[in-house]
Amino acid sequence: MTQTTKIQFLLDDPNLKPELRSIANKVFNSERITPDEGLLLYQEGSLGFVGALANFVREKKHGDNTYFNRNFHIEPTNLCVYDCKFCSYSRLIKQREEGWAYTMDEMMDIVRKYDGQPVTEVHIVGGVLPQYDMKFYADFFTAIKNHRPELHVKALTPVEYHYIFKKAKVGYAEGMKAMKEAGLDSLPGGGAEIFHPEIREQIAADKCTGQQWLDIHEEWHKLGMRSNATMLYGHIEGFEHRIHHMEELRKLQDRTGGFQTFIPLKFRNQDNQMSHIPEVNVAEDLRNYAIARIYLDNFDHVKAYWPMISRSIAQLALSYGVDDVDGTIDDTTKIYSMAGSEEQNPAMSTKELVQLIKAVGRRPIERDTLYNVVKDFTEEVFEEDTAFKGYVALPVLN
Ligand code: V47
Ligand code: SF4
Repeated sequence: MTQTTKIQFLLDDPNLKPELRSIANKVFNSERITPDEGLLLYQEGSLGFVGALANFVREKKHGDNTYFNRNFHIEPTNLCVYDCKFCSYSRLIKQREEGWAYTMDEMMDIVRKYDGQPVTEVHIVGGVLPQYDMKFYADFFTAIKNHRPELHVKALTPVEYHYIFKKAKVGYAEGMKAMKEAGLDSLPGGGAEIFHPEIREQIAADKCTGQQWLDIHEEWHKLGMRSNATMLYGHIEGFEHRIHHMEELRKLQDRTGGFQTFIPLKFRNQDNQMSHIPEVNVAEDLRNYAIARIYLDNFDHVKAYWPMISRSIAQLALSYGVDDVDGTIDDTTKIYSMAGSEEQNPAMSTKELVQLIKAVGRRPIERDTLYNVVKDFTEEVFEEDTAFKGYVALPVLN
């Protein structure tokens, strides 16, 4: 079935509202939708409707390819000087007795633990503390590179960079250049939350602003480097704030082309100061992935971060615009388990991840951080693997 016929049934529906039909036609013709149209999708687009459009975009960009990488995480500390209301690391939530703050040697021990393991990336993210200053992180990145030059260092967010550059009295451009020279390879997408000040001031008042987050990524992109972007959704924000957030990202991406992947992060409500706010349901998660895929036409990838939403929802998301499921994580990524993620011990082997992807008829591709293909697992049969006996690829919802 061609891409054209796959989506035609949407346009043939006589009950489809003209404004939604016009959006479908635009997506079908690879035209960009406006902020008002994005808002309409959130307000009136059914799960089936936005899902079919998003799957069209996803398959046009990537076919059935579904990416993952092998990485490990280091969280330097679970204490933080800031007070984000949704975060269990906040200074007002965290009991200091439960806290940790690793030294450089302790963190290098974690790096060395993976010697000989087929990981391609270390993802470093945690709280903000004064002892982790610009020199500390520059030395840490250099130490990792000296130890294992080919390991990709994806580290810290504008929240940390804004803090350490301010303390060191250096500008963003100079600071990011120094980090690159020290060994930093890319930026993860964290710290973005919701850019709109109306919301940001209520949930993350004291850390970098939305504009500062965007400025730091822009400086990084100007150095020819890549980064990701997240959006924390499903708390006190409205649909219009999500559209504003994605519009800011889309505009920056038009200028630089430096973003690789958009990662919607579902607000989880345990052990934080927003526990009274109910979490959104799975249909809303899937609608949000789908609308992000439709809206961010200049982003190559949309990722479902499975430790946060459960592996089942990540698997479903592969039919709603998502083409990346992050990576195999074999240690506990505590920021999420503390916030109440489905995965109290988020570990998944390569075999499990490959099976999860194949079970919905997609092609599992191991990638490195920059989306170079490391290995195509489509034909891989694992030893002692009984899960595929009699397996028939299920048709995905198109
Ligand atoms: O910015 C904190 C989020 C982010 C909660 O770039 C919460 O590949 C939900 O950005 N409920 C950090 N989310 C993690 C991050 C990330 C994760 C995976 C991959 C990549 C990537 C980046 O975690 C923070 C914040 O938005 N977070 N608390 C919570 N209660
Ligand atoms: Fe600190 Fe980040 Fe948590 Fe905010 S989200 S309290 S900046 S660790």
